[in-house]
Amino acid sequence: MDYKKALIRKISNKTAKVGIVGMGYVGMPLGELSAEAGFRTIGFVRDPKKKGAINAEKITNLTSTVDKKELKKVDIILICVQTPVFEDKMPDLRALKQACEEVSENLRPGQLVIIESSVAPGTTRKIVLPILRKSGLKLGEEFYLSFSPERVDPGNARFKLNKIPKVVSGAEPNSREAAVAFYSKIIDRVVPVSSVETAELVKIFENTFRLVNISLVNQVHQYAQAIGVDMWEVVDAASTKPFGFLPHYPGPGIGGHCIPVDPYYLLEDAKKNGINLTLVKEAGIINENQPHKVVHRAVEIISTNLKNGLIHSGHNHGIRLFSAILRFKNNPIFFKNPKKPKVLLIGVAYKPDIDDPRESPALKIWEIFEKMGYTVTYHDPYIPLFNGHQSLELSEKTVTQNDLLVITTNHSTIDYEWLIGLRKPILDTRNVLLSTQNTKSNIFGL
Ligand code: SAJ
Repeated sequence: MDYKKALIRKISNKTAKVGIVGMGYVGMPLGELSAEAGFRTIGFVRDPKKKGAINAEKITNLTSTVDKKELKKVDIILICVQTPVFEDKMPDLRALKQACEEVSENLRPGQLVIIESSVAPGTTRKIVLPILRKSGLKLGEEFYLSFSPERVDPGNARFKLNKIPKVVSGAEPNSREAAVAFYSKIIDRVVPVSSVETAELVKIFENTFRLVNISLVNQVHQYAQAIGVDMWEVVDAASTKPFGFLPHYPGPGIGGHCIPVDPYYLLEDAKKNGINLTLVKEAGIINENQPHKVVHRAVEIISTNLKNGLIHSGHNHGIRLFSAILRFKNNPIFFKNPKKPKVLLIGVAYKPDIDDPRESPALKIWEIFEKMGYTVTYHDPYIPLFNGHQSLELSEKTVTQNDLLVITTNHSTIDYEWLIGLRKPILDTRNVLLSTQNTKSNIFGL
């Protein structure tokens, strides 16, 4: 039986059924795109509530199930589970391995398995393939295996998923042919590459490129600050160069489940191959340090404002200690003061206009402030619960009871004019105010 021919026929007449394992920020849009293109699509989830929520949307051609046995019913299985890192930055492949085990238990002749989760080069062939081989089926004859990196950019309304070119590979030629045939039906441009390792490195390299460039601008920003130059103006002007430059801007640190994570997959595998990627390592350190820089800047502002009488003397005792902390730069020391300085974080999602706080620098900033004895609260219109607290409504009362406001994420829905008008010191880590309001004395840059 020529399973590949049969599969490609089912793809071309869209009778092929698609299964998506993991219906998060990658799987859900992919499921909608596959369903929209006319493929019967089933989203495989663990949580019955999530299953119910997807089914309640009644999206044509898209349903959800918690029953892994239904994997037998589909022809193409896309695995879109999270691949985070542990605290020690080592790759955490538990979800991916679990998904592969479930697929392997239900694998039947003629199926194409595609990994979309970001992994280190070599993972598809060395970790996924052996698990699928437990089914007893033969790769390239009875089942097919591909790697095609996801390129979802949450919150990006400019690039719809079907307009984002798709890099596609195969663990062997038949697998690549089948995967190219499928993606060609749902995405405008498919970019076949020669191996799964190539496709895995494309993804990790894309995100490492971003980490290095964001860390670069965060580091050079300190120099620009020292010589009184606005780094955002520098980047905007550099962006007028029509070639060879891609703008990245300073911020409070890099959040999200990709940019701060994927480079550690690269570092780990490079080390296994005896390659020491010092630049990538340094970029990771700079990023991890950024939240400390934000807190350090906040302490400077609070102590300056105390001296200028902008903060009531109740904090006097505390500020002397804060100044001591300044001398220790980024080593916040434990600090008990009955009148703890109060900070309100504005925007805790990892980037503007989304409701995802994963790896958000705001959490790290919060933890450092708390270690220093600050009282921290937050407001984020997209995130009602964060770090065990509720989002406070942005009222004159909640704002003016604080010694400092820190804009950690610049959601476009916040009324910044109104905020500035309340005359509280504002640390604007995203330059959302400074570019227009740099005359106001209560606004401070990073
Ligand atoms: N950030 C900066 N300065 C910048 C750009 C971003 O500090 O100039 C920060 C953001 O605030 C955020 C983090 O870096 O905390 C990541 O930003 P991001 O825009 O890369 O956000 P992600 O991780 O949701 O989206 C990225 C995709 N974004 C873009 O390419 C613009 C892309 O890197 C990947 O397709 C996707 O993650 C992924 O899933 O890998």
